[in-house]
Amino acid sequence: MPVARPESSDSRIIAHVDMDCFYVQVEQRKQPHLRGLPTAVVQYNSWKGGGLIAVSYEARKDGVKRSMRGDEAKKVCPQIQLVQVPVARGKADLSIYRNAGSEVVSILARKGRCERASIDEVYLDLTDAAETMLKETPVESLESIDEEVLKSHVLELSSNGNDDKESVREWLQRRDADHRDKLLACGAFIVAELRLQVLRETEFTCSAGIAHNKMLAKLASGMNKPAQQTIVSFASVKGLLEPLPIKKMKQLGGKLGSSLQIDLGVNTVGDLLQFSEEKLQDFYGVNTGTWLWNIARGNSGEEVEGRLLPKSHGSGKTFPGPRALKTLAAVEKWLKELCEELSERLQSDLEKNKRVAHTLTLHANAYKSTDTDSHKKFPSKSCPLRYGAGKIQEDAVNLFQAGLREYLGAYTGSQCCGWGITGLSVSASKIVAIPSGTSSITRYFHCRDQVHSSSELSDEKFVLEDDPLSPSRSESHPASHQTEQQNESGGEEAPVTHDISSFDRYENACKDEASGDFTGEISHLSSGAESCSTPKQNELQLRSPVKESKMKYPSDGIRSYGQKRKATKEKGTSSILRFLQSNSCSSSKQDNANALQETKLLSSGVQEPLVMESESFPGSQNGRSTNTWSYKANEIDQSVVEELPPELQEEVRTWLRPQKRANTVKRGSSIAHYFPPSKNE
Ligand code: DCP
Repeated sequence: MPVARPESSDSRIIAHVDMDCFYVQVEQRKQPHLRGLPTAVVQYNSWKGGGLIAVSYEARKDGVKRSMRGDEAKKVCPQIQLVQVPVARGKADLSIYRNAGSEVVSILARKGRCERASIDEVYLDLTDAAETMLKETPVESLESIDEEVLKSHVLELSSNGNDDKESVREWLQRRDADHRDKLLACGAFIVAELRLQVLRETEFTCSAGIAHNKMLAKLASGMNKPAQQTIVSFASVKGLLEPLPIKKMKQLGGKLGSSLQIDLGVNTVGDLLQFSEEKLQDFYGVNTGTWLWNIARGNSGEEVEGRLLPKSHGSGKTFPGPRALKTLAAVEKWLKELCEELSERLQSDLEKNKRVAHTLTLHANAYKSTDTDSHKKFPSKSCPLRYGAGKIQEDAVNLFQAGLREYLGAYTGSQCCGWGITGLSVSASKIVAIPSGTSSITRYFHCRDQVHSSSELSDEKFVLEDDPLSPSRSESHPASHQTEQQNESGGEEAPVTHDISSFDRYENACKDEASGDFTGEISHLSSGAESCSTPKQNELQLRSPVKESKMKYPSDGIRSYGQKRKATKEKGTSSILRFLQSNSCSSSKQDNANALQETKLLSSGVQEPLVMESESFPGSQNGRSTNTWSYKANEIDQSVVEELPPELQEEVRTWLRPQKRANTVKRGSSIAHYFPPSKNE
C-alpha cells in the first residue's frame, strides 16, 4: 500500500483560518454585555423563535445546536441570548458580518498570499514568510516561545496523547526535523502571531490549520476550536486521512463521493488507498483517477489564489411552505428586492474595488402540484449582466420566465395555477478588476449585445446551467453556497459550463428551511477558476480560463460515468464582443489567436473598423509591443458609455464619434489598457 506523504516537491506552508462562531462574535462586539454568555444568532423569520445560524461555544456546552430553532434552544439553555440577524428589504442583511470578515482578511493578508474562501474563512500561503523565518530566526535557536504557539496542537503528538506545551516546544525545536516540518514550525509562529493581531485589532478569535496544502489545512482548522491552531505534521497525514469518511473530503460530498461508495465500496479515505491509480483511472478517467489517488495520500497541488474579495455576489430568499410565491407578480416583487440589493453591492464593489461583474444568474426552487417527478429542478439561467438595479431586475424577470417556461413545459401565463416558488436567488459572477484587468469593458459591451441583438431576452439567449455531476461543493456555507467549478478537459476544444451551484445547495447550506433568508457573498471553495456560460446558438462564446495547477478537478472521469457536459459550438457573433470575450475568458494562446484572426477578418468587411493601437500590455514579454485591433464602432451602444467609470467616458466617446477622426488611440491612453491585445507569443 502506498505511503501517505506529501509530494516531495510540496514544501509549501498553507494555513486555513476559520473564525469562531463568527456571527455571534460580531454581535458580541456590537453588544459587549453578551460576551461570555450563551448566545446564538437567529434568522430573520421568527417562527418558533427563528432558526439558529451561529451558536457561541458557551451555548454549545449547554447542548444548543445550530439545527435548533430559538424556542428549542431556550428549552435546552434557558439563559441563552438570542440575537436576530439585521434585516433590510424584508430579508436578512449580512453586511455587518461581511464587513467584519473584510477586517480580518486585511490583517491576515499581511504575511502572505491570501484567499478569502468565505465570509469567515481564509487560506494563506505562508511559504515565503516561513522560509525567511527559517533562514533568519530558526525556531530551534529561540530561547522563549510565545504561549500562543505552545498552545498549538501537533497532530502527530496528539495521536500519542502527548500534547502538552513541553512536547510542543520539543517538536517545534527538533534539530533533526525534516525540512518541511521545520517550515511547519515556522508557520505555527507566523499563524499564532497573525491570530493575535486579529484578536487585538478586531476583538475576534479564530482557529487555524497549518499544513503543506489547502486540503490538509482545511481539515485541521476545525479540529481544535475555538481560538486554537492545529499543525498537520509530516508524519500525521496518513493517520489524519485514513479514518475520514470519504464524503467529508472536499469535492467528494456529492455524486462522485456517492459513486465511490456505491460502485467501489469506498467509505473512508483509507478504503480509497487500496485502489491503484490505474484502477481509479479506469473507473473515473485519467484526471479524476489521478486526483483521487493523490488526495487519498494527502497530496493536493491546489494553489492559494491571491484574492481578498469575493468572487461573486448573491442575494436570495426562501419561501417555505405556505409562503411559496405563486404568481409572477409576487416573484417580480421579490426579484426587485433581491436585484436592488445585488445592484447596490455591485455598485459598491465597482466604486471601492474597481471591479465589474459579467454574468447574472437566476436560481429558483419550484414545485408543480401536478408534478409527479419531484426531482425535476427549476433550471438556473444566466445572461450577461447589465449594471443598474432596473436592468438587473428586468433581466432577472426574463430569466425567471424562461426558466419557468422550461420547468413547466407548457407555461401559458403569469396566473398559471399549480406552481410555487420556494426559493429565489440572483447572483453576479465573473467579476474582474477594471484597472489591471484585461477585460473590464467587456461586461459593458455584453449589455450592448443584449440591447442590440434583441430588445427582449429571448429564450435562446438564456443559458441552461448544468448541474455538474461531481464536485460536491460540499463545503456548504451560507456565505459560500455557490461554487464555480471549472473543469479542465485535457485540452478539449469546447469549454464546459457549470455555474454556481443550484439553489438547492444554497438552501441546504442554510440548513434552515423555514428561516429562509440568505444574502451571500459567494465564494468559491473548489479548485476551479471561473465559470463561463456555455452559449447556445447565437450566444457569444465565452471561453473559460484554464488555470494551470498541479491538480484540478478533472472532467473526463465525470463523463465516464455520468452526464456529459455540453460542448460549445463554434458559432457566434463576429464583432468586438466576441473578440473581447475571447480575450477575457480565454487564457489559451490558440483561443486568442483565433479571436484575433476573426477580428482582423472582420475589419476587412463593409463596415468601417475602429482601429486602436497600443504599446504596453500586461503579458507582453518586454512590456512593449505594438498591436492593432479592429472593432466595429457602429456596434457599440452609446448608452453603454454612461455606465463606464467617469474617467473613461470621455475617452470612449471620442472613439465612438464619427470615424472621420483618426481611428487610433494614443500611446499610453488609459482606455487602451482595457483592450490588451491577444497574447500571440
Ligand atoms: N451561517 C449561516 N447559516 C448556516 C451556517 C452558518 O448563516 N447554516 C453563518 C453564521 C456563522 C457563519 O456563517 O457564524 C460562519 O459559519 P461556520 O460554519 O464557520 O460556523 P461558525 O463560525 O458560526 O462556528 P465555528 O466556530 O464552528 O466555525
